[in-house]
Amino acid sequence: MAKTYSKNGIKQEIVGKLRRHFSREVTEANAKQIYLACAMVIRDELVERMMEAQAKIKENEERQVHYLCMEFLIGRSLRNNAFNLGMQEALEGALADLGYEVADIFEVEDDPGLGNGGLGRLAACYMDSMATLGMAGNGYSIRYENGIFRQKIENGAQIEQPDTWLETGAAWQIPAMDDAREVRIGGAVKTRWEDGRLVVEHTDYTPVIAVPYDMPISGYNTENIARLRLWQAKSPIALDMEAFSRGDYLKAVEKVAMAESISKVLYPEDNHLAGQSLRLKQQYFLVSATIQDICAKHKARYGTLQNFAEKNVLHINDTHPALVIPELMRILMDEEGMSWEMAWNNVSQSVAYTNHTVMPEALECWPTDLVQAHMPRVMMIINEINERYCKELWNYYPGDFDRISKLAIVADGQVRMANLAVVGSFSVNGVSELHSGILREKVFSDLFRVYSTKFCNVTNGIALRRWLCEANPELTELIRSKIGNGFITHPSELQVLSNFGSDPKLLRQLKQIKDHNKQRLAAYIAEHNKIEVNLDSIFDVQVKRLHEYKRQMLNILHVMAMYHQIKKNPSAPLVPRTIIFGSKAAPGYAAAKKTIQLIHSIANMVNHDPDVGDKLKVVFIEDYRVSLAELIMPAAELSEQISLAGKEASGTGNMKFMMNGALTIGTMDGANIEICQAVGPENIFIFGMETPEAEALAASGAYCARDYYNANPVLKDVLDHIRRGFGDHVDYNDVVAGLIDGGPGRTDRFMICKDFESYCLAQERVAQMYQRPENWNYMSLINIANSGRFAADRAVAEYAQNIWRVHTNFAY
Ligand code: 26W
Repeated sequence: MAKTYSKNGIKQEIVGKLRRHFSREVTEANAKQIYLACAMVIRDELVERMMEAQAKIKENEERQVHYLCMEFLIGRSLRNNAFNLGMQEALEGALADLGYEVADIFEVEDDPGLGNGGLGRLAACYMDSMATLGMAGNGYSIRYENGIFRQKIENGAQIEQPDTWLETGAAWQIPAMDDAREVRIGGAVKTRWEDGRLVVEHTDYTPVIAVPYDMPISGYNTENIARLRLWQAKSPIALDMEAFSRGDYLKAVEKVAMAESISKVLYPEDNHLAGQSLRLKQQYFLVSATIQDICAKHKARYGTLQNFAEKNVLHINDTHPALVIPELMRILMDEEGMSWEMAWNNVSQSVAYTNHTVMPEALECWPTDLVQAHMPRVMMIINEINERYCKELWNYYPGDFDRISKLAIVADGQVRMANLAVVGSFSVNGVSELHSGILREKVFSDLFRVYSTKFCNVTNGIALRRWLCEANPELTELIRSKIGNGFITHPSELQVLSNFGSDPKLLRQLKQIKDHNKQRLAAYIAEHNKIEVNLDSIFDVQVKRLHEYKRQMLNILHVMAMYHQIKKNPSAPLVPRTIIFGSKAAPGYAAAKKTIQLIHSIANMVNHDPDVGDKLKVVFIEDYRVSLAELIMPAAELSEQISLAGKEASGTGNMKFMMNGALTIGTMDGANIEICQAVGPENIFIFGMETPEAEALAASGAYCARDYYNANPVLKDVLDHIRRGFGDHVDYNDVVAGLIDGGPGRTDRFMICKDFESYCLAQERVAQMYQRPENWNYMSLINIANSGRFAADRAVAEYAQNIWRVHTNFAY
């Protein structure tokens, strides 16, 4: 079936696009125009296929999966699409003929940063798998004009700059004006009974038009295309003419600005709820436009919405789109005239919910006043859901007012979105075994007693084609030469690699490939950081959002400990290391920003100290994003996954590193536990408390970080040094105080001081192992060989089979 593309054919198409769209000959075109022309050529192909895929869904009346997420961190598309369509070679040849390096053209594309971190990247990986597995998959999100901010570092501090990605990103999107929907914000609701039916009148609302832009998402070696629909907010009026004629010009533009602000910017908070009203409007905007769209299409096909749940799954990625529950109720009752019971059956049989975090500050609660003000009808429905549900609870917990008020959806003037999501969904899942257990036993323990059959686990996975085949072509080629091509769509076949564990040549080749990838990263660092790193050093990498629970601080304390060791005895042998960080901090998260500053102060001291030489370097890579992750993961040797046990829902970076042959140093947290099971404890460096111990210690209130400071001279020296500062006029007293100066139970919330010693010992084991390359390379091979179960194809196939109940072509 796979179509083949010829170099000359592609070349001609590019030339044609340049002439027709830019009126330029190749010789006159710039790199951006070349990129856009390439994107258009590929897009034509994708659109054709997307139309066919959509027609097929309609014709076969397929059950569809609608994946709703406030974030899709899709990364660049040009290389990904060329690879998936089998067009890469032809494109490379065509561009070479035209005088361009394909890699340079890939670099022209801005990273579409429509997400913060794990949640958004996961959604993007799953779209790839849905397409590849032949599913009728649809993603829905917001077409943020500004994605995640671009990070600049000035004098060691993070500066945020706007991210305007649409200049190159729009090339992949097709506006579908005829599918535009009206979303109504605010206003007043009046109800009355007419012929035994409740009539709802919504007046004085602000209309916002949701205009869809469709991105075709290609799958690997398949005609099937998944569709990502991104909604943009438009005002239906250019000006409020009434205000304009009164001479109130500001008022005249205000309404327009309010409407269009909805899709202006992605909220840069991760695992933290700021609770702003614009964010709530964004959530409702996404939900309302999406549900209206799905219902309209469904009705046009089937003439009724009564079979809605049979034909549609609405998957909500975390609670952010949980307003689908009342919004679908609204449409089914107010617009379709369904009874409450029939509407509720359809809703609660079609919605499935994945939880992605247990951090209490990320569990969404919206003030009822705010929900009432922005979506009055939805608030009425939430109240009704709550009342009926609390009555039901009464049967389980008769007389137990306390418990029922804790479990309520609406209480203390707030709407608790997680409770709404659990009550209104037919499935609730966590994203690793440990996390799903914590949901059952801790976060939702009372709800679990009532709804135990809804709960399940699907451990996360990553797009193997992007993170292995595209990011690491040399390793892919080596694997192919040993075990054939099958692993690309049957990731479990990677397991066969473990048969080569005693093949010294293969192990040497693995190391060579790692070295090449290290060189590529070193060249990037030399150019951007002006730091020459030692290619013989361990590339020790922690890249992820900056958050206290992820404990970048623990890593940096260990760097300080190594530094002190060198200073004490500069001539003692030491396994050299390059510590690499990449991380954005939420703009309002002061502690996270201070950690970035601290990393820079320490880097500045270490990197310029002649006693240190090339034994130790600290590198902070600015503006960490998907395209940089694609460069970094293949070059990493040590993967830092050091969150406090019980806090990281899963982690997915850990999987990307593993698949590229890095060894993990980590706690028994999230998916690290399953990685440890997969490779065996001898092929991973585990340290620190496990979840029960960490939780018991936190709950006891007796944890005293200062005791560890007093007992461990290494930790003491490090913290004392940080307190004294680095002669760069930045005061770090607050950082140290936050760790040890407050008495038991009051400081070091993520128990860094407690795990410090165990972490240093594990790092010692790492250093020793690195001195035995044949062992290290063997461990690396075992990690790659066992990474197949962390492919998104496996995860999506589990969702399809156990939750969505749709067919896929995945073979286990
Ligand atoms: C309301 C603010 C907010 C924004 C984003 C709250 C919570 C989030 C996300 C759910 C945070 C997130 O990205 N969680 C990560 O999800 C990954 C995919 O499942 C997991 O691998 C990570 O462990 C988890 O931190």
